[in-house]
Amino acid sequence: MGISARMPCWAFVILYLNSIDLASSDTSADELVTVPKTETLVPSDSEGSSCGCHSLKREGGVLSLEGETVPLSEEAAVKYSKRANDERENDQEPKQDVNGIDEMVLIPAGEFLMGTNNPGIPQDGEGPQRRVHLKQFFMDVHEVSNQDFQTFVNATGYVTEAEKFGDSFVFEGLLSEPVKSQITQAVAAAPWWLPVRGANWRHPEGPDSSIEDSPLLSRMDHPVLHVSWSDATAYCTWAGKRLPTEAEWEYACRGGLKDRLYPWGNKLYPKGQHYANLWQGEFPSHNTGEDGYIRTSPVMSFPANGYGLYDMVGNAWEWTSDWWTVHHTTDELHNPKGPATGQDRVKKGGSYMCHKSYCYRYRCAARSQNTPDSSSSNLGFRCVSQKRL
Ligand SMILES: *[C@@H]1O[C@H](CO)[C@@H](O)[C@H](O)[C@H]1NC(C)=O
Ligand SMILES: [Ca+2]
Ligand SMILES: [Ca+2]
Repeated sequence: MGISARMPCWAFVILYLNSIDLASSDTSADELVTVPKTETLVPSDSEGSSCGCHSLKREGGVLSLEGETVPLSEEAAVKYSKRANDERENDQEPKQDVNGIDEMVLIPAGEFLMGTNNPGIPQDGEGPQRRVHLKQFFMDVHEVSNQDFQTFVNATGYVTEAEKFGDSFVFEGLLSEPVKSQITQAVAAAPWWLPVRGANWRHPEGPDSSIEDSPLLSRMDHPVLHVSWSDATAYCTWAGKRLPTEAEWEYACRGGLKDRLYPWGNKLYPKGQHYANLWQGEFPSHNTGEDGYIRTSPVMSFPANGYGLYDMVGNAWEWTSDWWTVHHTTDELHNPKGPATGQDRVKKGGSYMCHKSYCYRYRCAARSQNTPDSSSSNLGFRCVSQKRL
């Protein structure tokens, strides 16, 4: 990447940091929020609909945003934060979790229309709509939880990539002041993502946080976070399963409905009810938590879709096995597995951080991507199998 390509980004960041400094003394916290919500903050995205999450990646083991990091003065950091699947074995008894709920459900063979001709975010390659045929498979009814992941780690001694690298991306709004005060770099186009030393699945907001804080605050039933694509693949393989293809994931998300935006239909709040853990309020400064959660929720806190799958959209993003591309054939496909090679892997469903203004990706056709070694505080996964396990 040439210097000239980087220049605009640096310029935007300097503008952004300056505007915070200039506004600091005589502007209320709420007014500051409006500064980064202009196009200048997200210069590459004319829709203003990017959560910046697809840009999180490692380069040579170092967390970066499209190769760009910017010095963030402690002062600015503090000010910013203030406002802040086998057909023959179907008859086997399904395995149940502690609540007596089947851990995997059958997703019947069928055909569906993948993608959309009415893309919410065209540059993500949501279109064109295309006919896809799939064999039946079984899918985890919920995102892999911290409890599930701990069982795996206890059994295998597995060490995640975030633990090996020593850091992971955390949404700034969840960090404690002591952790924030030690961070000197922020990502240029998405300053709400901070690389945090010691953040990993056991410590989702860094060293002073834990999934097992206390019995009351335990997050053992929340989706595991800070897992890379490689970590997710290791878990599914250990469980005798695999990651879903993007086609399988999207077919499952649609829950048997045709041409609908969400797993439950076209209305975001049917009958005034929340059907997914998303973001209400102003992103990234104010999360009202109207749906009951400002970060992840226990898996299965919201209604299941037509196949009995929970949190297909919202809560945590979910890795799929496909490599990322935005170019798709309109040919009818059978059991597509995505491109043969690539740089990023596809993730689906959006997360508790998604708001229409910034990340309108809590739709079945929506998609985003990360490098396979990336991890963050809103990205998890679930597995599928050909046989019922
Ligand atoms: C994993 O091992 C730890 C330490 O022995 C134990 O406390 C925990 O309950 C185990 N977790 C699971 C899910 O088996
Ligand atoms: Ca929420
Ligand atoms: Ca999810």
